[in-house]
Amino acid sequence: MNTITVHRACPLCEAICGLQLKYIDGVLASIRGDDADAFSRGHICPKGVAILDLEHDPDRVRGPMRKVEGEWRAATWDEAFAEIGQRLHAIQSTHGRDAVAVYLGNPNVHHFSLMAYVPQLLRAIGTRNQFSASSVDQWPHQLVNWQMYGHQWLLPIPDLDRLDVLLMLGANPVASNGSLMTAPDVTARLKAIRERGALIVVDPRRSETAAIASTHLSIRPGGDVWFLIALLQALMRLGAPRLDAYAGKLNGFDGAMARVQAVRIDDLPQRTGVTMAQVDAVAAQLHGATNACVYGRMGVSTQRFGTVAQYLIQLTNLYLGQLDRAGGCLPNEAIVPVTGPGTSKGSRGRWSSRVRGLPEVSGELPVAVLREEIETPGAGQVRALLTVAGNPVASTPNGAALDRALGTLEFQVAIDPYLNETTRHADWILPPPSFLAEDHYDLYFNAFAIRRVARLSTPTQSLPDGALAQWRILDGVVGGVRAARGEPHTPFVPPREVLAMLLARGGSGLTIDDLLAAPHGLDLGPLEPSLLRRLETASGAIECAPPLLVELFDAVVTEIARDDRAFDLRLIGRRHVRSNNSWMHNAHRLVKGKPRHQLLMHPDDLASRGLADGERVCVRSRVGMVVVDVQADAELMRGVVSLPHGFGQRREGVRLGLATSLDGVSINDLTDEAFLDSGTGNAALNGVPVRVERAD
Ligand SMILES: Nc1nc2c(c(=O)[nH]1)N[C@H]1C(S)=C(S)[C@@H](COP(=O)(O)OP(=O)(O)OC[C@H]3O[C@@H](n4cnc5c(=O)[nH]c(N)nc54)[C@H](O)[C@@H]3O)O[C@H]1N2
Ligand SMILES: Nc1nc2c(c(=O)[nH]1)N[C@H]1C(S)=C(S)[C@@H](COP(=O)(O)OP(=O)(O)OC[C@H]3O[C@@H](n4cnc5c(=O)[nH]c(N)nc54)[C@H](O)[C@@H]3O)O[C@H]1N2
Ligand code: SF4
Ligand SMILES: [Mo]
Repeated sequence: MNTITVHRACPLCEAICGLQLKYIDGVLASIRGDDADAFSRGHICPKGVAILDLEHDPDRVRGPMRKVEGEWRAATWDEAFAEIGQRLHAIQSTHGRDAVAVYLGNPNVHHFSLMAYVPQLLRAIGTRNQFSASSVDQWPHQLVNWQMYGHQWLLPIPDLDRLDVLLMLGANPVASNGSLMTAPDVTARLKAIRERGALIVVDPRRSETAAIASTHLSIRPGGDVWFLIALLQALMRLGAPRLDAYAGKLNGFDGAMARVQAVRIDDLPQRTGVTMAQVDAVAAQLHGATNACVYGRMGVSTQRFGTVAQYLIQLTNLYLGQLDRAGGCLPNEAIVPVTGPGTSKGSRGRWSSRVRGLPEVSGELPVAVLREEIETPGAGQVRALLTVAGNPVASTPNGAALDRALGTLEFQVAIDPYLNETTRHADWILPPPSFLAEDHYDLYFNAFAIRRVARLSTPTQSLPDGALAQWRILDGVVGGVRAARGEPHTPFVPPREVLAMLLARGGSGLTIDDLLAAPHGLDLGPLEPSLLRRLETASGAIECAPPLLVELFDAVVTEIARDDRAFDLRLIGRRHVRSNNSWMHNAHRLVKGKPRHQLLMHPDDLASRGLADGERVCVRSRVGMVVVDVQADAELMRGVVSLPHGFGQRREGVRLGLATSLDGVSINDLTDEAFLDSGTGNAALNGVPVRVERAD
């Protein structure tokens, strides 16, 4: 028996834990956390172990397949690239470049073999109908960073290990393992903050993170802008802003504060469920702490005023003097830069979507418009779709309608290992190999980490015969399109060469060899202030009142809340530590145990509707309806219901045996493509108006 032990990073979430993998006679036998990892120190979650299930999953597609008269047939890569190239070219030459849409899903950012190459794919396809999971996730962060700091990825990160007080809105890192804040074993780090001072969680549900907090404030979905305005007003009452560190580098701060101060919020408890006394107490804790920070994530960005909420969070950290301060919140200066020369600063409104006229953000359109772009005839209508590691039917608002629209496409290609809600509609499926067979370097998560870290993961197993590395799949698709157009194609450069170029651009002096010599990763120390030096605004200063953000702020304040009698409840989502968005419900290590698909509802809300725990209920929104089991949960705010994100695989043509045996529905059959963040068009997946009745 030949046993070998190897190490690499886990690509399944932003925590980038080091894994220790054991192979017996060349077969992956066990996975545990890597105790020697400089950053994760042995931490692993159930998903990391479930990589074993992914590796051995019988439903996984292992070679390219083409759908012929409704049946999947094996094909060669050469056939795939040639036919895909010809079909895409034919559609684009007849109907224009925009007739082909591209959707990039979340795993793109978790694989160097995709992330480093998709820009070349997008250039080759050349469509304005470019979409990604960013518009159901973090667009508000990107827009605010770009407007205030001049670059979408000048992203202040909570200095987790040095904070004494952390105010966290709309995030549940105990389940999600953290987001835009790469911190393996985040639960231990959060508990340490609570021990040093205070962890304050603002969430409509007493989430797993709220349960370990020193304070949990229940907030009405979407109430965050009002809470944050009240918080800034309370801070103004406590004392002057601490702005010494930003002297000469701050534009418009006083004007922004005057606007915030002018808002009347006597009705704060009605709007938010939080009292002024509670806000005052939070303000006092933040104000009294040496090291403090306000952080808002998914639950705050995916709501009606996500951009304004993120803007107010930045202003609050500035007011406290905690922005760009060790012990506060500050961007990471990674050895492979995601800002500066050669990177894209951000943008908005350079073009608009054809049907609804929603502005482009960072080169993409909001995925909430994809369906209407497919269904609305006329020049520029989307007729073909390429998805790369994405499942928009499960992940984007009104997924049920998108599902129907995909059935009308002329041509669809998926680069994906599974036949799921989205890829079942494809004409071609091009499966990636195991990520364990590829080089990997985290371009973004090293740059969002709470320490300066770096690691090159090298293959722990070889590519099986007939498999292609993901970057070669992208290369093949681009080569096919160019060949069909009669254009020359220069084959892509392999990952290590790309990484070497990126490292050289960063100027840290570190080389590929230095990374190879550190299989457990490099820890280059804590974060250091760099934002003021790296600002990319035209003025060279922090812009506290850029016209766009001011306009959005003013619009919040004047928007009149509509009382929606037809839909009297607000729907929010949730994650579980044993889930990974929409695509890991086929791993038996994750789905075993008690069911987790239920609609959660406060016992009083059940009682007032004559419903009982465990009944089947019908949930309706403006766009859709689902039938699901309801579970009483007093941890949820009254008037709010919660469905988990990522269920609902049971559809014709899906090949996910275990997942389709689970009960549960897709929350995105209820979310609404018209309910969007006012600043970006990011989907407002939280706070969706719904009503709940007994199912017939
Ligand atoms: N209501 C509601 N909706 C949500 C959310 C929510 O909280 N509530 N969360 C949103 C968020 S934050 C996100 S990021 C999006 C995610 O939205 P998506 O990215 O569209 O969806 P995922 O579920 O991450 O699906 C990933 C896809 O990639 C495939 N895949 C997995 N690994 C690989 C790989 O290595 N290579 C390739 N080529 N494919 C791979 C999977 O089979 C799956 O099809 O969903 C969003 N949607
Ligand atoms: N186990 C697991 N881990 C994951 C994922 C997964 O699917 N499963 N997905 C990964 C991805 S792609 C991402 S982006 C991250 C996201 O990670 P997080 O940003 O931590 O997001 P969530 O876990 O969805 O937590 C969002 C919280 O916001 C709350 N919330 C909802 N509406 C509101 C509101 O209006 N105001 C406030 N203040 N709170 C609200 C919800 O109750 C929930 O507790 O997780 C990543 N990690
Ligand atoms: S926390 Fe994230 S990175 Fe760590 S093992 Fe779990 S899924 Fe992988
Ligand atoms: Mo995400």
